[in-house]
Parts: sequence; C-alpha cells; structure tokens
Amino acid sequence: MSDTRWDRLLLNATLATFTGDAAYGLIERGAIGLHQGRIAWVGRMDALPDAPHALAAKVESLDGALVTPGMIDCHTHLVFAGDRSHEFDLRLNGASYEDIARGGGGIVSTVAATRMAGEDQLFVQSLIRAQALLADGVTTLEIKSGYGLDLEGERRMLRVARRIGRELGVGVRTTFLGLHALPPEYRERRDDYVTLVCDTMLPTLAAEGLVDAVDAFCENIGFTLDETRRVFERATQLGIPVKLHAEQLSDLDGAALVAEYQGLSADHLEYLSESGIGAMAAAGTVAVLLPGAFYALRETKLPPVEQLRKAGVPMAVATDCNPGTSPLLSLRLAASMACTLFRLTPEEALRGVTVHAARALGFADRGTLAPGQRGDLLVWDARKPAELCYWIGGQLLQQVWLNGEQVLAA
Ligand code: DI6
Ligand code: FE
Repeated sequence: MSDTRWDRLLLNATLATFTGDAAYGLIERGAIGLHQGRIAWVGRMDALPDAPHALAAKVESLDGALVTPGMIDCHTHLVFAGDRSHEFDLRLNGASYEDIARGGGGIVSTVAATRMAGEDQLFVQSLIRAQALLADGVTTLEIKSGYGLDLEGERRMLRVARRIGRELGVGVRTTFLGLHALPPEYRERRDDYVTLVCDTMLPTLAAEGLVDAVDAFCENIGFTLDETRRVFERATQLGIPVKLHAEQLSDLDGAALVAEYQGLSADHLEYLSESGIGAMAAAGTVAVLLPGAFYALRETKLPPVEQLRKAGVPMAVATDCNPGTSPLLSLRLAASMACTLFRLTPEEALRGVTVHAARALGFADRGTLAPGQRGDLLVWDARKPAELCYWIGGQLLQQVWLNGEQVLAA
C-alpha cells in the first residue's frame, strides 16, 4: 500500500503564522506538516490528529525555534551590470541623486553597462545578489527590468530574472519597467520612446511570457503622469497588473493614478498626500515602503506611516535592491530599518515582508503559515519574532525550506 502520510512533520516550533487575530499569529509549541511542496497542517502540537509517525514519513523537532513563512522581497532591481559605488562618494560630498542623474550618471550609466553585458555575464553577476537575499530568508522576489531600455536589453534582463528563479528554486515575479529613464538616444524624442515602450516592447515581451506586472518611474527626473498613464492603459489592455514608483522625490499624484488602475502597489511614497492615501485605501493598493533608499539618499521626509495605518492601507517593506539608491542585500535589515526609521512596529514590519508583500505581488499562495500555502519556511535562531527586526546583522537564519524541501542549513 502506498504511504499516504505527509512527507514531513516539524514539531516543537514557535510558529509566527501571520494568520488569525493573535500578535504575529503566534502558536507556541506548534507543529507544521508538509506534503508535496505545500503546508498540509499547522497548529498546536497537542491538537495533532494522531501520533507523529502515524502522520508523517519523517518527523523532526525544532526545539522551540521560531518558524516564519519565507520572506518576500516585493521590489528589487537586482539584475544589472557594472558598478556605481563612486556615486556613494559623490553623494557624501554633497551631490544629490538628481544632480548625478542629470550629469549622465545614475540610471543611464547602469543602462550602458547592462547593454554591454552578455546574458551569461548578467546572470552570474545578478545571481550573487539573489543568493545574498536568499541567505537572509528571501524565498520569493520581484525583479524589475529597466536597465536595458530597448527591446533586446529589456528581454535579456527579464530572461535572466526568470533564470535566477529556476537556478535557486525561489519564486520570481518579473516586472517590466520600460519607463525607468529616458534612453540617451531618445533625448530629443520622448514621445517616440513612450510609443516604443507601449506599442512594441511591452506587447512583445508580454507575448514571450516575460512580464508579470508593469511599473514606471513617475517622477520629475523620470516620466510624467500622462506618460505613465499611457503605459498603464496598454498594460490594462493586455490584462497585466500595474504598480508604480510614486512620490519618492516629489508629489506628482502617482499613487492616485496607480489606484485608479486598481494597481497592486505604490512604492516609496515619502511625498504621498492625503488624497493619494484615500485613493489607495479605496482601491486596495498596497503601500511598499523602501527604507534602504530613504537611508542611502539620506532622505529626511518620512512616508506618512501613521496616516496609512489609520486609513487601513496594507504596508509592505522591500529592499529596492539597486546599484544607485539602495545597495541593500538583506530584507530582514530592511524590516529592521522600517522600524527604526519609519516607526513600524516589528509586527507590522514582519507582516510587511510576508503577507503584505505577497499581496503586493498578487500572490495568494504564500506569505503566511496556513494549510495549502507553498512550503516556504524559515527556521530562526530566535524565540520571539521581534528579534528578527531587533538584531542588526548576525546569522539568525538556521534553515530555509523551499517548496517543502530544506535547501539551506546554517
Ligand atoms: N527608483 C529607485 O529607487 C531606483 N529606480 C527608481 O525608479 C533607482 C535606480 C538606480 O538609481 O539605478
Ligand atoms: Fe525602485
């Protein structure tokens, strides 16, 4: 007779499930069953329906260790070539991000390097960054294009993003960010570039199955509200969800625009207005907070966290990993910074890198510990969830489980 038991049963765990009403959805002396890549059972050990070995083929005790869902980094630009560390010096000497961008540095300098790189070279350089995120608990991540800015370059980035997912077994969502910066060859022809993005690049890449969502950099140094609307219209026609870099450096009302399109998320939001918050709340658009960029740019304007909280807008937290404004390779550190810099509670920050981050990517099958969810789990050298935000650095992560299989042990 075939074995109908679960593949695995983990016993004596402190489970931060992020379900139900308890703080962190905490279950002490908990157990979790895994079967065929999914979570089969979650609850208190004393509520298990049978003896452990009658329930699962393999049983192990975690000795009280904390277990959380795999963390989800819902905003990264980690596929790129080249190096921008000299901009760090420039900024420390007083140049602003806008100054550097206007002077030919910034995004377009990464575009030049990324266009030069072959697909394998881009893959090898970018894989290292994805591995670093995984090593601190990221089991699903979003990766944006936006450093190719022509059909071939954007395609290469998105293909590399998918390949990273296959190589590491992590979940990858790809976002097309054709409206990231105006490529130099279109300097006098803005409109033609937006047309190219809307009429050629987006539909072609979507047809190739490379686009899960569409984003734009709606900003004075990026693209206008009207240009952003054009790409959102096209995405909507193609049935692709949208999200937006909004209100990072100024208030252009981008959050209201993305909400109008029932967008998944509006990201950054330091300059978000009261009306933008209202629009996001009504549309169910997630606020993605990016403390790494706030920190690296030495921004002083805080995102309106208290008003977002009051309006009931879910807040996610992400690394924004990119070579210019957020060279950050730990989502757990981003959660810590969201507490220290933005005054999120540790529970809000941890919901922000799990359940709300899943929602910001349109995923319903991950981000909590519940039956039916993907078997993506983290086992930590910690007893209380707040420790994950409290410790700055250190090797807290003990085990990573992806799709029900243990892939990493400290
Ligand atoms: N906002 C950001 O924080 C990144 N892109 C964007 O639109 C920065 C990208 C870079 O500087 O390379
Ligand atoms: Fe970004």
